Amino acid sequence: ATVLASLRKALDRGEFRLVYQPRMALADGRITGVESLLRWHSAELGEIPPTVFIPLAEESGLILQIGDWVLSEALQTLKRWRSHGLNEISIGVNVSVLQLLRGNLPEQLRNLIHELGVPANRIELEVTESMVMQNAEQTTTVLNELRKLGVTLAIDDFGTGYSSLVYLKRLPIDTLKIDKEFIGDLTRDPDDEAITATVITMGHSLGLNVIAEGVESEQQLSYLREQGCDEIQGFWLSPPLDAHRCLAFIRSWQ
Ligand code: G
Ligand code: G
Ligand code: MN
Ligand code: NA
Repeated sequence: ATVLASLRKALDRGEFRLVYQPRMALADGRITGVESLLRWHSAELGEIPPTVFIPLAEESGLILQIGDWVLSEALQTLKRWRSHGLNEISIGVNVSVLQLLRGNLPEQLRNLIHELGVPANRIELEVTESMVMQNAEQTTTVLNELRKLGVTLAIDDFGTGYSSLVYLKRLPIDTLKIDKEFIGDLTRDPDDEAITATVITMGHSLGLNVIAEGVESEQQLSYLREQGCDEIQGFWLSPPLDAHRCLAFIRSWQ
């Protein structure tokens, strides 16, 4: 069977699951939230990485149904964790540009939030820089509608696309996530240091929360702290974990 043929059956077969990677505020060391990340274990093909199946899901349009499942699953996890007393935690959900362009994402999200009784301001939607910039006019309208619901918006993989500063200023976003490509060589590559420091400064001057992704070492952490980065995510803190382990991790941290 081709990967696509198996992917078409994956939802019905319950082959998807979400894992959650915590992030931490540098100011006080608190866990502020998690990013949900999709995983697929195919009965026929075994574990397929998202870098393989997400592009296929986008090309085939399957990402729309899969994205519905992801949102629902992530918000149910948020609800469950809140019932365990984790009221300060936010949940990040990656959203494909196709979901934004479909048009009914704001309505669907409003219904889910209402149904589950979770606070909108604890939900952060992550969209990649390149996806938003390639469709700046259309996506801006949808992003504005989403923000009216009270959810927050993050630009993911920041630095890998080329954002016009005009759009960055115009977009209704709350958070910049610096791509891990720039974090990996911090304290070794002066160019990556300069880019990272500049993004932090620029983000702050636009009033944005700045998160560094892919933080693996103490040295990277110190550099980011010196530069005034707000939050970090990466293996230094924790790899992505299943919901049960992530809940245990957050509790033991606090
Ligand atoms: O977790 P990992 O680094 O393997 O993820 C690889 C890529 O897949 C990342 O760029 C991430 O944004 C994307 N991805 C992970 N989960 C989801 C999801 O639920 N929806 C979408 N659209 N992309 C996701
Ligand atoms: O959505 P985004 O492109 O930001 O996806 C983040 C991806 O990065 C996830 O697939 C996750 O597994 C991966 N990741 C998370 N922390 C680290 C890290 O510290 N180092 C590396 N190399 N990858 C990481
Ligand atoms: Mn992401
Ligand atoms: Na990223």
